[in-house]
Amino acid sequence: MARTIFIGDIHGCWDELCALLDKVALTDDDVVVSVGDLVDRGPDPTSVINFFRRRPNAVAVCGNHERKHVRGLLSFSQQITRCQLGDGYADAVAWMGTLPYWWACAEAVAVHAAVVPGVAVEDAPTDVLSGTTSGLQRLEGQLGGRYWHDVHDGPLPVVFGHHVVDEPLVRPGRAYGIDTGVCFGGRLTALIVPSFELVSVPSTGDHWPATIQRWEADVLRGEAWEALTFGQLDKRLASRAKSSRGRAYLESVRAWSEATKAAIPLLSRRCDEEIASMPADDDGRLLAAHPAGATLVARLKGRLSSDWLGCAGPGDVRRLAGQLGVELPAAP
Ligand SMILES: [Mn+2]
Repeated sequence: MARTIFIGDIHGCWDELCALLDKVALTDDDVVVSVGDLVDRGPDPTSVINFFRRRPNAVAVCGNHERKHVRGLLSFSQQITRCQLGDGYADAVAWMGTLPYWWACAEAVAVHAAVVPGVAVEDAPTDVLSGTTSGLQRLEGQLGGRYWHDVHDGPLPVVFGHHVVDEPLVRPGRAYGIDTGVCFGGRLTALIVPSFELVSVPSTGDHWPATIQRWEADVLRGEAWEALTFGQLDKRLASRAKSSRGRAYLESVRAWSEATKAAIPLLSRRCDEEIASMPADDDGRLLAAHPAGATLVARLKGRLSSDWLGCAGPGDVRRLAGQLGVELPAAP
């Protein structure tokens, strides 16, 4: 008999998803339903997404993490996922944008985070269903501090994730919370319907710190370092990276910024040489036509000191260097 296999927050934990599907002895007739948060924090979001996109009998409801990607609100874990998915990111996000906020079969309804007691799931606001911070705060206010799963009394039991629990949260016939924190070294849990049997597999490790260590430097490399002023760079570099590789990368940015700044006196001498090489009767026209003309004219008029040259940050220094035929390295 065909079953529906609801699966808690996967968060890119592909190995555990495979182990769990093995353990429940998945058949082609079974329907696999993710309660959302397929991605972020775990090692392999690409394989998890591909599984749900390619399997005919598979569906995922939209979690707060998918919603952040779809809305372009990228916090650290989303920035890492963007690096992990690489060229496939835009396509994956377009697909995330097609996910429903709830899914129901005859025996249960799946949402990512919560339902509103007394409100049909199709009428509930999507920020509550998917569990945004503001949506859940509003719901909490409406319920006067009670948990929705203690109050909910709808026609179908609700299967949900989002809220990490050590043991699945079971309110028989009403609510089943199955996010057992696989990305934090917990377990990945399935609820099998119609038997309402719970099956879990252990996590293979504490994935989130390992994912940070692997990917943080790649996220940092994507920052617009050349667009920052020296002051902004100092401020940005004062905040510590979370991983040793991230810290090493920030150190290389610091060294690059300092070396670029240290090149300004050299560029200043080059400016003065260019100015000195212009014919005395030129009237400033040749100077203005030089690639670095604006800087040279200002320098001639005594407006630019030799330790600044009008450069707010490394990007300005590199641009001026290029105009003067001096090559300076790009941001690491
Ligand atoms: Mn989650």
